[in-house]
Amino acid sequence: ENGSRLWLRYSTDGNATISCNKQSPMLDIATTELRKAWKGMPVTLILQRNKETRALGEEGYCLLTSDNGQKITITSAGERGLLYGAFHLLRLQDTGAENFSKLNIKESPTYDLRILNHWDNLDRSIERGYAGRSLWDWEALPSTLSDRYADYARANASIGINGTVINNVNASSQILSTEYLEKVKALADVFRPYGIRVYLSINFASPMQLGGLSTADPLDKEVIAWWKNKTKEIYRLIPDFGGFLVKANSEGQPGPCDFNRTHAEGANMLADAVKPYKGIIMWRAFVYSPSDADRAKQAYLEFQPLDGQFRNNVIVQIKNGPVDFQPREPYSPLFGAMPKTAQMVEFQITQEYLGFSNHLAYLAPMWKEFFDFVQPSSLKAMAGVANIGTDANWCGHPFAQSNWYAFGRLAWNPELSSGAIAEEWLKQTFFDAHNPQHAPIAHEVWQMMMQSREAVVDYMMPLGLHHLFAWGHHYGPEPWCDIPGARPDWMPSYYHKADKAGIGFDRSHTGSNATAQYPDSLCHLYDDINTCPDEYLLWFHHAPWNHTMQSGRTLWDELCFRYDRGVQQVRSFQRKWDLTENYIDMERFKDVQSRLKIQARDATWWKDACLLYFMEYSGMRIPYDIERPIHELDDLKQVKLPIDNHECPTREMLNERR
Ligand code: BDP
Repeated sequence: ENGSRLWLRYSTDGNATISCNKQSPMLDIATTELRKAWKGMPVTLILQRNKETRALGEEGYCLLTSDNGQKITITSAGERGLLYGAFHLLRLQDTGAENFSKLNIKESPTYDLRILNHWDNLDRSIERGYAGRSLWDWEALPSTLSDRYADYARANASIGINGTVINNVNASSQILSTEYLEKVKALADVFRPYGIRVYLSINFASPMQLGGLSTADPLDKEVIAWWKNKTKEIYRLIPDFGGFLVKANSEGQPGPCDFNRTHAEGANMLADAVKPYKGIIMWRAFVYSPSDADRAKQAYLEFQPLDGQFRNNVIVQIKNGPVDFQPREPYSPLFGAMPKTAQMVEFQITQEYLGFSNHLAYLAPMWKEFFDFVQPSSLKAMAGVANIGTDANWCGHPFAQSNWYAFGRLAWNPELSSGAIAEEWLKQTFFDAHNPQHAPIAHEVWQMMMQSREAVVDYMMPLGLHHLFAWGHHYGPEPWCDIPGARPDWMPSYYHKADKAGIGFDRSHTGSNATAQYPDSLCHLYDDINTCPDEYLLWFHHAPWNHTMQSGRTLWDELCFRYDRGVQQVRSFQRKWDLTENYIDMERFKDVQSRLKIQARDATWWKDACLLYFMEYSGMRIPYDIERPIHELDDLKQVKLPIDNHECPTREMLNERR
């Protein structure tokens, strides 16, 4: 058992009659899945355009028991609907959820675009990837196709993901060379029958770097012509190509501002190029410059004034929070602030800031928290930065698979609860839904998943703290980090601002006034230190060490309590996980058990580093009822992990640290 089957572990002893009224590569996939695994009454797939199916769209479907409970029909106006319907039926069988004699389900996705973003480089390294190398074997492409391409597409189809940006947002212009486009075409051909479109990240300076032009100014005629030709070439190879994702004028990437043009002018030039082919541009709003006073305000300042200037095939892609995928951030106030512009959210599935693939953190609760503030219907699409690599189990940590799964399920329907998704996933991945003995154990593990993200927040950065990460990687703590000459907004002290008076970033009206970017009611709530919710306190305020928290504790005591609670939670996860020993396979049991040991030690590392360091400012004692530190601050300051931004520290490396 190596985890490679993901949540698609259903047995291959299907025994039912499966029929379909049409034939195509996609429909063959749908019927083959059912023939392999469906045990029960006959299933008929019907491709049919009528009022009902049309209302559900090409991707929607009905699952219905008919003929007096003798047969199941899946109907859809589109082939993709039938494919998704087939996977839905198998999911029901696997999770033991339904009485099949009375099925009457109608489904259609909330978003038309449900897209993975791979930060994969052409040398097969993955930026912030912790599960091996890139799946795309560029050297062997286009002539040799790995089996994993279809396996990947199948897994995505099973959860409704229908698009993939296959290369890093820090894009090499090489991807647009004819040589690489042939390779991209080969991947697109594999993905197509699974309903998945390919998109590419582009480098805005490609006309210069690849085309030999002297400029990449989006208003320059030659530049415009270059992009038009390139686009034509792409669509000749890949007729259903989805479009471009662009990171421009961000973290050193080229962009329209290099030529005194706006983001809208840059995006529109590309939008015009892909428009004749129904392509789209996903233009990222992740911009910030070291000279501005508050990084959290910058995307809003730059993009909000451009509302109404973007073409209608441009979608502005915004990270869920205003800084950068921290364990907890308030939502980005740019959402809802551009009523005339299509917006989409970018979540990060890969755990860049949540313990890489060593820590267990189920992220659906974090994404649902975003939807507590942002209406799903106000968005056009959902993107997730993938956590997938060449590791046999795809994601490194066996539980990281749940985040890939949850992303797909939420992109299909953001109203689903994170608890329901976790339960589905567990039943398909680890437990037997039909075995009553599994239920209580599965419930313990479910609880562990549900508490896991909050535990990470507690032991890494509670109460609105953020970006306390070590220089060079985002794994461990380094709140003291101070590299002479480095960008100030890449230093933890820029964010925590600890001093003798207190800790936290004053973003209220007495500080950077970032609170003013939020709608009135939230602005007032966040702006007042006495009403600001604890979980965002140090995000919005520089609070005195003796500030009284909602619990009645002082800020310092609360900080100690939260760090400790995080550590205790992980210890409780270890106990819960050990309960599964006799119920699941040894390989995955041991793998998770061993990663939880790393996580427990890391949690203590975080707690000790942050409390011992901040104690130097607070001058206060760690409350006596809290476990004492087991490290010396000076030792922790010496810790250096020899890792790059695409590696997960091994146990051996972490042992060195202690
Ligand atoms: C940050 C990552 C960096 C990415 C950047 C981005 O550290 O590797 O390139 O975001 O999203 O989170 O563009």
